[in-house]
Formats: sequence, C-alpha cells, structure tokens
Amino acid sequence: MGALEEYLEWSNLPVDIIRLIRLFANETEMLRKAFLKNQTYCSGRNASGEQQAAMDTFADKVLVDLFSNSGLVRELASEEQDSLIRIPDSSGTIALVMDPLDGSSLIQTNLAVGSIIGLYADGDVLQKGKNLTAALYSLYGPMTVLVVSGGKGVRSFAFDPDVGDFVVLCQDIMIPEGKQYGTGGLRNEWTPEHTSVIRYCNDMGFKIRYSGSFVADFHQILVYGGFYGYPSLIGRPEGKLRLLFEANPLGFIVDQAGGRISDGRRNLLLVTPTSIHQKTPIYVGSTGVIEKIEEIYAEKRDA
Ligand code: AHM
Ligand code: MG
Repeated sequence: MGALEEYLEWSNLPVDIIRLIRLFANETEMLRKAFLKNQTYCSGRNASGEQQAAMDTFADKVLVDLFSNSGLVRELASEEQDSLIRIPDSSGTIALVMDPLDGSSLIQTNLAVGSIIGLYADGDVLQKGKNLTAALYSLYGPMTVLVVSGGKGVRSFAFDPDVGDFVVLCQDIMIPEGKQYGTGGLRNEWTPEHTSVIRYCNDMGFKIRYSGSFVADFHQILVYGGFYGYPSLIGRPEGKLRLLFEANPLGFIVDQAGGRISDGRRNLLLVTPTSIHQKTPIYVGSTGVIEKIEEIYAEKRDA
C-alpha cells in the first residue's frame, strides 16, 4: 500500500472525504503536465476582478468536473467561479471550497504554484474554517508535493515518478518559531499597524521571502517558521486574499501544525463567512510571531 493510502486509512476520516482526497491526488500529475500547454493569460477575469491564466481556467474545469461528477459533493465553491455550484442530486453531503490554481501570476516564470482545497463533511460552504474536516494543497515545484491534514496533525508527501505514487516527505509537520516573512501590498498603501509589524521584523532580524504565490510562501513558512502577511491596506481594508479559498484551508493546516492564522485582531478560523468571495487581511505563521502581530495591532488601536 502506498504512503498516501496508509495515511488515509490511519486518518479515520469519513470515507467520502478519503475518496475526494484520493481523486484529487490522482489528478496532480496531469495538472502538472498541463503547464506546458497553458502558459498564456486570457482576457477573462474571475469574481475578484483578477486576470485569469489559461492554467486557472484549465485547472478549474478539471477540478469542477472531477468533484461535481464524483457523487460525493453537495456544494462546491471555486475561486474561479462567480457562483456557488449546487449538486442537489448528489448522494454525498460534502461541501468543498477550492482555489484550483493559486499563484497564477507566476505561471510564466516557472516558480511554484499549487491547488488549495477545503472539505466540510456536511453543511454548506459558508462555515467557519475551524469546522473543516480536512484541508490539503498541492505544490508544483521541483517536486509535486501534497500536504494534507484531516485534523490529526499535518503530513506531507512527494510524488515519486519512478514508483508512480506519493512517498512521505514529512510524517508530522510542526511549524517552528522562525524569522522569515513575506508581505503583499505596496509599501505606500501600508497602514500604521502593518508598518509597525514590518519595523518589528526588521528590528528582530527577520529575512524577507515573498514570491507572489500564497501556497508556496505558506509552505515555506510551514517548514521554516515566521509569517506570511497580506494585510489590510489603505484604500483596500479587506486586503486581497479570500477567506474561503485561501485563508481557511491553509489556516486549518497551520493550526494543525501548531501555528496560527489571524487578520491582525482575531483568529480567522472563527469567522463565519457571509459570501463566497469574501476577502480578508491575513497573517499566518508561527504562534509566537502571530501573537506579537496581534499585540502590535492592539497597541495601535488603544494608542
Ligand atoms: P491567485 O489565487 O489568482 O493566484 O491570487 C492570489 C495571489 C496569492 O497567491 C499571492 O500571495 C498574492 O495573490 C500575490 O499578490 P501580489 O501580486 O499583490 O503580491
Ligand atoms: Mg489564490
């Protein structure tokens, strides 16, 4: 039995969630190969007004078809779809949220990008991140990496083309307290709170690491510690990233790895979404540094 199968068996996850994780894992090599023929950007824009890449629409179509034809998913929300997809005749109860291809501005530069998926065993997609049953992401870098949490820690896998299956990369990921950070947003749009956070990092000798792919930057923080931030900006208080598709699945994973996700004031996993494309400021990373960021935000508010 392969390493991913062993993990899924051990996980005690509901059988339909296991099936969906397996279905997705089986698609990752095909998605990876598709980058070769999908290097262009289209004229279309997604619900957040961002330009879509050919690979965005390709990955979206593949995954929407895969999940909606699985017979396991009742509701599906994708970053690349304007509206919620309801599958009333599905025999399953799962609500699925996904960013089919995160980091799409990097496609032409061959830096790492990936797919992010969150799975709720039942109910709808507008649930708190803490209610997720499982979350996972793939990362298409020098290796195809799969990081999965079913609520019992976090395990990473890498695809071994010689074997044709995933092997374990890290059995039980725990995020260390590290000194790396990356931040989105133009410097002249930073709020006083975010400016103070960055000043703190500079004072403490943090090193900058920011690629423009949340899932890749997140993975780096998960391994080395520190934080990734896409904050509230002047003129864009909601920031850029989405609560359902990006913050919640990766927040669930970091929480399982002993880290935290916050908007600077509160734990994002406790926020009930009101719309599928809702945006949120994000700070995600090691517990100590996220607590420090919340302290900085509180001091500024009380000053
Ligand atoms: P995407 O899902 O269309 O790729 O958009 C989200 C991306 C994140 O992956 C990344 O961290 C951020 O947008 C980069 O934004 P910016 O170019 O403003 O730094
Ligand atoms: Mg994204």
